[in-house]
Amino acid sequence: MMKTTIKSLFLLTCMTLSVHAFAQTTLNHCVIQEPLPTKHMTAAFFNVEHTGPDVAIERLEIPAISEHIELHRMKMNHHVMSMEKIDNPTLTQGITAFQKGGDHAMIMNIPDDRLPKAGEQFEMILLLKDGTQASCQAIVKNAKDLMNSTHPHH
Ligand SMILES: [Cu+2]
Repeated sequence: MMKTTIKSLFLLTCMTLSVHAFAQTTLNHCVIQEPLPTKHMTAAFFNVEHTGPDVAIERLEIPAISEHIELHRMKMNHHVMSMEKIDNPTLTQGITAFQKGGDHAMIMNIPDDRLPKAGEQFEMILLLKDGTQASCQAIVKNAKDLMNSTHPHH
C-alpha cells in the first residue's frame, strides 16, 4: 500500500515537472520551390509553431537535396530588395513564418542529380539549440503554383 502511494506521488511529480518544461515545436506548410532552369539554388518555405521558452534555431536540413541551407531575411536597401543571412534565428512562442516575400530558407549548391522537381516530396528537419527537432514532408512546387498557394490559410 505504502509502495503504491510513493510510486504515484513520484509519477505525479514527474508529470508536473514535464508540464512545466513543456516545449513543443512543429513544422507545417512546408514547400520547396522548384529551382529555375540552370539554377542550383532555390527557396524553401515553412511555418514553425512553437510552445515553450524561446529557443534558438541550430539549422534547417533537407538531407536529400543539399548540405548547405541558409535562413534568409528580405531587406529593402535603396529601393532594391535583397536578402541577407539571419544572424541568430530564434523561435518565440507562437507561429514563426518563413514564407515567400519574407524570411525564408535558401537551399544552396544543389548537385545536378539532386535538383528537386515539382511533385516530389522531401523531409525537412529543423534542429534547435536545445537539442530538440521538428520535421515535415515538404512538397516541391513550381514558381507559378507557389504563387497560387501563397495564402494557405484561406
Ligand atoms: Cu534567400
